[in-house]
Amino acid sequence: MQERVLKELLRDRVLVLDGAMGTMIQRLGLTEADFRGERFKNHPAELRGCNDVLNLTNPRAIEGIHKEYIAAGADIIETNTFNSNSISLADYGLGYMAREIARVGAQIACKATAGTKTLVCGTMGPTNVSLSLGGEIDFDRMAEAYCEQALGLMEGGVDLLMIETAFDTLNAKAAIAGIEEAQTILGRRVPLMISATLTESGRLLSGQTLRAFVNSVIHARPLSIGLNCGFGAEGMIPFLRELKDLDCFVSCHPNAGLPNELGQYDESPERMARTVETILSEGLVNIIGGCCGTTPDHIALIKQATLNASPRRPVAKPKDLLRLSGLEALDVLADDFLKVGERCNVAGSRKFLTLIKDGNYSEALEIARGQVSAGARVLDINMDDGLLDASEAMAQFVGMLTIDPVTAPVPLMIDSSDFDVIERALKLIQGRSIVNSISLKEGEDVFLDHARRIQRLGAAVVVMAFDEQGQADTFERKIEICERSYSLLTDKVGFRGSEIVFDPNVLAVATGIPEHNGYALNFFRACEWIKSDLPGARVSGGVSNLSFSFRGNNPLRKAMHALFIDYARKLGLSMAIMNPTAPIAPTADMDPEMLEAIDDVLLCRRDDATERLTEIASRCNAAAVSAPKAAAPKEKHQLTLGELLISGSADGLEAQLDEALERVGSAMAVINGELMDAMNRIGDLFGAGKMFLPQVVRSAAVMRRAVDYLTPRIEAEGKADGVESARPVMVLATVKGDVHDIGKN
Ligand code: THG
Repeated sequence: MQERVLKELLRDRVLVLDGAMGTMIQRLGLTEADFRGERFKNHPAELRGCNDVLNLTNPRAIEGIHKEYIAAGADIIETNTFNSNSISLADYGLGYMAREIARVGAQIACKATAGTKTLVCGTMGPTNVSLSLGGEIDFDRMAEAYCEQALGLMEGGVDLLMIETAFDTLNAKAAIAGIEEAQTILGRRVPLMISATLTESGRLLSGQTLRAFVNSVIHARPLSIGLNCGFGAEGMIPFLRELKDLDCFVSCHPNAGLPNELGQYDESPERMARTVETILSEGLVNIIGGCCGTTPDHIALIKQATLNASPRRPVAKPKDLLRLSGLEALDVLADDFLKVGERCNVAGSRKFLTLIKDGNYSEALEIARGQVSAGARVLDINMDDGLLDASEAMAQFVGMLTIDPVTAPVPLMIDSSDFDVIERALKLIQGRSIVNSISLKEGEDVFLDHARRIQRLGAAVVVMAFDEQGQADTFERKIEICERSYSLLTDKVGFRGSEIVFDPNVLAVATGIPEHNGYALNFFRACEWIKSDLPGARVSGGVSNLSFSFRGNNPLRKAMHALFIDYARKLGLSMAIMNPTAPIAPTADMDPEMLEAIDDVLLCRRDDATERLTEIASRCNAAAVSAPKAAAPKEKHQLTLGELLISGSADGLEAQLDEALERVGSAMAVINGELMDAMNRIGDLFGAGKMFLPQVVRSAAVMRRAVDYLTPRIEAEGKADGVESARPVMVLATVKGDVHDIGKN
């Protein structure tokens, strides 16, 4: 079915998705032999629990389940392919068969729907690894696994694809990239549904809010975004309300309540249907069905509930909305102005360069935190330096920024002239970033290739006014290049205007070279033209470049930037890479005479403008020299044990443990006291959505290191008491191969 027809159908009524596959398979009580069938009789690994292999070994059973759901009234059934990817199936030694298992899964579902109007949705689970936590499997490997799975599903004939149970946005982004690749290979597209699962804090396990998640996956142009699994239908209502103004359709397929002590879901069909009625009466969804624990009985009653319901209407967003995200969403309207923090740049800050060169990333992180506290809404990160491995430095720093509680909420601007550095960084970031930058410097082919890669990874892009002939400095050259870039990006790559940020080059003025006199004015005119002639496009600039002639004279530079931004904003500048502490308009403490002289320079009003400004500059420089020096940085403060655990840092951990041992007298008391208090606090912060899984994992590593350090003491204490320490064994178990493996591991 064509996407257009499907969209019409969804405007007409609420469609019903089927219920759980796993629950139904469990009910069949299949044995190891049933899972193995003839084909895998001698397979070395146990296959019981590998539901997807049943597509090959017991297709009738799967077809029967599909038919039950079709009979119950499902408009869309999901293939038995949740784990049919080479990463999850590797647990069973079946990774190499992922594509075939997916394809046959799709064929079984298609066969079951023969003669009905039911659609087949190819389901793709999140795999059993989390990219945001790092590990052996990287973005490319995961994208490749999803590509294979999507190829299999599309070859098998699915009408739709669904990225399901997304708990880590980076996994979902790899899935999108893989699906895009599969669609390119096959030369056709199928509509895509994307469904996330939230923790009770309303965030994904990887820490993003639901709205940040939406911004991070919107580049896939999905048919629907929604929620599944989770904690029952009722618990989903507040989060479905958050999707009320979404511009695509909304899906929802909850579990049958919360699991009981035995891990079974026992919300009755009647009770679930009542909650579904509430959801439908509020007009919150377009597609509804069931996840863990739901059965054909649930689906039949849900279908009943939809018969009189009116579907939710997608809400059109302003066409020029720019959507960004870190752990939180940043929706930028056409007339908003954003400060992009410039200081995490090895070329723009000597202090930052020194810290990175020395490997002092924790102090470098302090600079980033400072930028956010000072009002930066986006952080520009640049590691381009001849003596650095920019790719490694970028990867390491981005890894810290995306989990630090202060910086992680904020979108990043990845600034490098090396596209490999940019691409590597984008594959580590779950948010929607801005690439800084691409240009026509190396011609159209490279430009288009880079743009397509960026689009597939879901970032917005800064385009420099630079082409094969070099950097544009006149108004005419600036707009010619911007117009050409805009056409290429919108016509050939499919960018939206709002995803393109033009940088018409902020160049240094008052340099003493007469040709430079018009540089600010040319920039202003370009802002105005871009704003009016290139729909949706934004304008940005590296404002501090403007005043390079006056390096060292900060009061003057600050005044120049303030005036420059003030003018440019009025003409359409929508973001500036700048020192976020700086004002964006002249302030009362700026010398009027100086402002006047700057005006003359910026607007090119007098032939002697540069001389006059230079003269004023030397006067205020003298004043600056006599000003008191800033206070010396205070000594680094040693974190307490609790603070170390919460911040996930092991800096000085052993010394703090020795001190605590002194204080409380026994290793067990240290563990049960300060360390456990901190762990409980971490649990609370996690529950409240104030700490996220990657941070918790770091904290756990610190705890482990602390316990390892204390273990010999505990044993010694036990011996001194005359008792051999009898350590009990705790066993944790969960179902093999499903998403909960993450928690277990
Ligand atoms: N356009 C785009 N990206 C850019 C720029 C641009 N990225 C880099 C740069 N230009 C913007 N960033 C800075 C950062 C710092 C300074 C200038 C531009 C700066 N630094 C002081 C100096 O060099 O005098 C600080 C010195 C120090 O603290 O050591 O001025 O134009 N798209």
